[in-house]
Amino acid sequence: MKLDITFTMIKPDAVAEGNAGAILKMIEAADFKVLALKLTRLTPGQAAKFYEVHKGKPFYESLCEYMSSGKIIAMILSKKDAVKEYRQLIGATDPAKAETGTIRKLYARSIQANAVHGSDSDENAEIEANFFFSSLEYFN
Ligand code: IDP
Ligand code: MG
Repeated sequence: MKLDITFTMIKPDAVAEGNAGAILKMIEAADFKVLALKLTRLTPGQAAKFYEVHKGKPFYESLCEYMSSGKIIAMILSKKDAVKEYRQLIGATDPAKAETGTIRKLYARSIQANAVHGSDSDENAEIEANFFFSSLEYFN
C-alpha cells in the first residue's frame, strides 16, 4: 500500500523556545497521523546533506549552521494529499508572508528560523523520511 506521507522537522528555534507541543497539537488537530517521530540533532554535515539542493544559494551556509545549532524533532506524517495539505498548514517560507493561523505565522522568528520544515513533493517526502527513519518504521 502506498501511504500519502510528508516529512517535517520542528526546527531548532521552535524546539528551544518550547513550541514543539503547540506545533504538534496543530498538526494533530489538522488530522495528520504521526507515523514516526524522533528528537535528535543534526551534525553540520548532515544538515549540509539534507539541504544540498540549496547549495550555492546565499543562505545555504547560514541555514546549515542554524539547522545544526540545536535539537530538532523529525516526523513522518500521513494524510490524504499530505504534502500539499501540510504546506498549507505551515504557510509561506517567510513568516511575514505566511497566512494567518499557519504554523509559521504563529511560531517562526525569521525567514531562516521559520519553525518547521515541510517536504515540497511526494518524491522528496520519501527521500527526507528515509534520511531520518528506516523504511520499516514508516509503515508501522
Ligand atoms: P521551504 O522550507 O518553505 O520549503 P525553501 O525555499 O525550501 O523553503 O528553503 C529551505 C529553508 O531555507 C527555509 O525553510 C528557510 O529556513 C531557509 N531559507 C529560505 N530562503 C531563505 C532566505 O532568503 N534567507 C534565509 N533563509 C532562507
Ligand atoms: Mg523546501
